Amino acid sequence: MEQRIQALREQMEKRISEIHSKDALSTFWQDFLGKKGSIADLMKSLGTVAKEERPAMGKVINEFKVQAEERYKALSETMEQMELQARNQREAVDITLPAKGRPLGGLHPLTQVKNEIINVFSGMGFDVFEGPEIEDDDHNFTRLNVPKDHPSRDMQDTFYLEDDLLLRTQTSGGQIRVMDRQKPPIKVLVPGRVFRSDSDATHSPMFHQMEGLVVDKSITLCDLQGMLDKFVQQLFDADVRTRLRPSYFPFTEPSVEVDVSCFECAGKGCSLCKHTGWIEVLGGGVVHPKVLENCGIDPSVYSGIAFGIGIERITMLKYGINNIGLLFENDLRFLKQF
Ligand code: 2NM
Repeated sequence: MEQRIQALREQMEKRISEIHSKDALSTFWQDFLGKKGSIADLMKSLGTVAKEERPAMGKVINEFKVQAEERYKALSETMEQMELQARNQREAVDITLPAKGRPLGGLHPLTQVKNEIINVFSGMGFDVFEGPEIEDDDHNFTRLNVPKDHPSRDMQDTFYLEDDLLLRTQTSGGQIRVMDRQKPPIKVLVPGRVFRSDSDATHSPMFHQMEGLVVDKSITLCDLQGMLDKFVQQLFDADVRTRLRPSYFPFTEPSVEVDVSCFECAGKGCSLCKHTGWIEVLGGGVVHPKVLENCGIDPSVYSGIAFGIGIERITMLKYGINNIGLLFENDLRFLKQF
């Protein structure tokens, strides 16, 4: 029996020294320490040993068992340590590496310019209101002093829908809605898409406008120019000036085209201002008394000024864009420059 234990001990030491895998370690445990393993066998054959030798022999078997368990435990721990080390190495993160860039979207140049314009006028106390893109004849024309069968309707090539609905040619229907709901003082900006049957390098059948309306007592053309001076100075350059030229719109009287002194050449003459020193940027005027009347505002008490800015036009001027189509193609090589 003692020889058998000694042989198994040697066998056990040899086996443990040759183990390189978890599977082999598990087989080792089964072979020596498991229910059907060699040590359990030894315990069973203890019954065949002479009674007086049994306690001593039992003790030897037990020592063998403790030894096998210790070897098993030590190797198991070593293996786990090695595994952990290997995993740490595999999953190591170099925190000094530069971070991967995360591509961000950006606002379309038209949206940026629209926001800039809103910011400037908000600073002057304007509210923002948006009207519908599909308008009725009444809001887009009639109440703006553009009666049916009047030649001024031909000024804007209108897209007509069924009945008397149309795609708005300007956002002014929005101003009409504001005046219907709100009594003076009124100070409102109306941005939005507008539609006209017109298309070339500087015109698109859909474009964006920002109209403004001020109605109060004693509002004059001077207020319009003073306000627009401040506006163009914030948008283009601190020392640009404005120039008003007489014009015609059915909804304003007098009506004006507003030029800014060229912010590129400071009035000396360059290709941007076509050597005139001035650039046309918007239209406006004193609101026609009939328009106020059409909205239930007494023109003998109140007066108003209004203006309309083409957002595409301002954007093209600001960034030197010579073809309006670039603003609608959504080519990222173009958009990424803003
Ligand atoms: C322009 C030019 C001139 C305008 C007038 C009105 C209203 F509703 F008050 F009558 N809104 N917008 C106006 C006047 C717009 O755009 C070039």
